[in-house]
Amino acid sequence: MSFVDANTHVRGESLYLDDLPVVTGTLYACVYSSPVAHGRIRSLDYTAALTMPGVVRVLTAADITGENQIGGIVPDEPLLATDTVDFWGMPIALVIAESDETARAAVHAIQAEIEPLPVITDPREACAQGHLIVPPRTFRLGDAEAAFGACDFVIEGRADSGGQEHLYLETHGAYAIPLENGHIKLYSSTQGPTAVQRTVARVLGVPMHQIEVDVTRLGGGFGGKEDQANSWAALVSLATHRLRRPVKYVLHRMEDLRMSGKRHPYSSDFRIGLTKDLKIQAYQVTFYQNAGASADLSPAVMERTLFHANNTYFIPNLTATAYSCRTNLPSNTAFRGFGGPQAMFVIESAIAKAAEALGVATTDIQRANLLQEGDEFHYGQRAEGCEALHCWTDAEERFDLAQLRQEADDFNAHNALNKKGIAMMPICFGISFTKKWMNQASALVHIYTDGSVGVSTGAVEMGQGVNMKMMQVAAQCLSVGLERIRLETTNTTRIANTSPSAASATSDLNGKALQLACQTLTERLIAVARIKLGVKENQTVQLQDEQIWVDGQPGGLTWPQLIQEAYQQRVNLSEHAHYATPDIHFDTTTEKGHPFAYHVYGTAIVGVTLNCLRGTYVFDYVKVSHDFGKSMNTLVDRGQAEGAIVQGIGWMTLEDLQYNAAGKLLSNALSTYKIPDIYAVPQEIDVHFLDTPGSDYAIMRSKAVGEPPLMYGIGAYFALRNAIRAFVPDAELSFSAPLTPEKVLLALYPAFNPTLVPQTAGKA
Ligand code: LUZ
Ligand code: MOS
Repeated sequence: MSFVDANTHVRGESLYLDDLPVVTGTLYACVYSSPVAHGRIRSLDYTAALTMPGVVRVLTAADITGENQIGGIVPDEPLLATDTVDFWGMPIALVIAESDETARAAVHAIQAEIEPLPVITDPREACAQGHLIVPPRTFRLGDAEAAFGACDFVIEGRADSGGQEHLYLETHGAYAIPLENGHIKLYSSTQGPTAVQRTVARVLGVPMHQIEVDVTRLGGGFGGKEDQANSWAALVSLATHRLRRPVKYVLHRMEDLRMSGKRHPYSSDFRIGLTKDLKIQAYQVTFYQNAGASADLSPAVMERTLFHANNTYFIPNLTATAYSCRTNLPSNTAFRGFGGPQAMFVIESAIAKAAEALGVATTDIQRANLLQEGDEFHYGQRAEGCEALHCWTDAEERFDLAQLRQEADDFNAHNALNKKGIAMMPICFGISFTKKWMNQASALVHIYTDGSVGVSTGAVEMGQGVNMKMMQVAAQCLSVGLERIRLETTNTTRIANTSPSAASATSDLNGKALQLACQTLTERLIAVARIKLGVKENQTVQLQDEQIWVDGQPGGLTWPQLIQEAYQQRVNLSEHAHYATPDIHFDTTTEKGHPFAYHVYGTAIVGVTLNCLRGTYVFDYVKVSHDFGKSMNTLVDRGQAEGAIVQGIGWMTLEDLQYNAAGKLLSNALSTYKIPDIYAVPQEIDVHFLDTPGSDYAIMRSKAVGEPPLMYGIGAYFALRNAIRAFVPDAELSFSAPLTPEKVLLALYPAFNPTLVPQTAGKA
């Protein structure tokens, strides 16, 4: 199976935003952002910047012609600060200059006088002070309070997980070009072209039809461009609107790291109750989500945290409460998994702590509580097509868990300073946007007179391979070769009202719409063939392998001939179709319903070798049995799984966002923020495509693949923890991710007191 972008990618010919030919007269923008995390703006002085040669204009909130508001779910986010600044890096002004360099230099000539206000970076502190983005929510099944009383063991604890920088290779950016009558053509590196269009129209105070958004592809999104591409697009559009000149802004890496939001850190309290036979009878969890300075997508992320509180386990009595806490950090946002991984880390921590307290293997508790067909989730839906046990037992057998364990035990018995650890990580992820109305998509197909086909959908290609999958859908439905199909850019004038490419649902939603369009075209073409060939009523006509078949015999009409004939007969060779996922609903008053079209399952076995002198580690393997359904493209799906696993491991072990007490991001460059490199990825990633039926709601029964495998990375945390415990069996370890080599080293030597070591210069 080929991959549509492979040739241009390896030749460096693929076009990203910054590769677009620049139009004559283009100006460049750069943001002046807040140098403090919280304060009242007393004055803003940009006179020096304005006098610099090449500087055209400095725009502030006062220049906004529409609304100074980019908040979606909650209108709490100004595009440019007015009275107060709420996080370090909040945009205050926009410099417009003849060159990129000039714009950046001029930013340094701007000065603001800001009266400091108290800075809160901790979600629990924010919650205690009542700074909530939305009211808390509670999902409930059974009666956890009562059930704890009947449990043989009750274990409590706390689990913290850190944020995560998206680190898409392509930073945020946008390029606005003025056309006639106030129309703006906008190129944006966004997962949500319609969100950009809507936000820009709102900020400019113009109808949405004035704004055309076009996206060729992104150099990665991972959720970071679901909502947060809007501001840069709105800023350049505002400049274009005021100056009638093309304006471009592509963020430098450090600007992007400083100003954009990340995965939400969470701090959570759990209480888990088990019976002697290791059945989890009760689970209570409270999530404190660190939302950052504004809502952005935080309420939706919080909702998915609640949905995934139980991971892959059936827990008859469960109470999950979540608080979305407003802090003085850049507004945190969507990130692959969308709050789900944070919830799963907590239940896995609870199970690990219970296993340690009871002196049993974590896997025994995990295994004893896996979801089974028909089990009820705490949100009312029942597990249908449940593959939890299938994946688990397949992983155990296929990868010979007993043997892996034996090897690790032998190794540990013979090595004093190196220890191996193993963990199992089952996953269960719900597929669908949790906002019902977002589960829709459309497609537009043109068949040209030479038989070539142009396909537009609302899907944004961001390296995940959605264009390849859309080509396969069109080629299969129209019975033509892939080379006849071209995937067009994602453009709001061709496809309106798109949902963002997110929630792992892009191929399902857009693919289903594309199927509908192609089916209609095929029906029309068969009618054309019937007329042309004079086929009788009782004869069957099919389109297959680029030709017409009558009663199973070649009918003498090839695809190009058929298309020519249709054109001669004046038949419409274009079709637009719309798809909305059926059968999903959710009632937020009862917090019950059927929010997901289906679930994706899988189990990973993660093995690690820990160097107990240095605290460094190597992941020996991640072996996975995954429920892809009937994968329509195993190359694309394997790539998604491998990338997600490594990204998940990075979140759990290496990626350490550090802010100081004043709210300044210290890990603000790739010298201080570490993502997995080639040495940090597991030695072996073995992803097995389990034979599962898929789902009717999945495109061609090929299940959604973008997010679910990320959560295998959580297994890396627990494998590492087990390796530490092989060295210090009675270690009292907290549940705090990321488990960086520094933290591992301190855990290995509990008697060592780091506060006795003199602080060295240069340490942040
Ligand atoms: N985005 C969103 C998402 O708006 N709603 C969701 O439910 C979701 N889930 C995963 C990733 N992005
Ligand atoms: Mo996403 S976290 O699917 O934009």
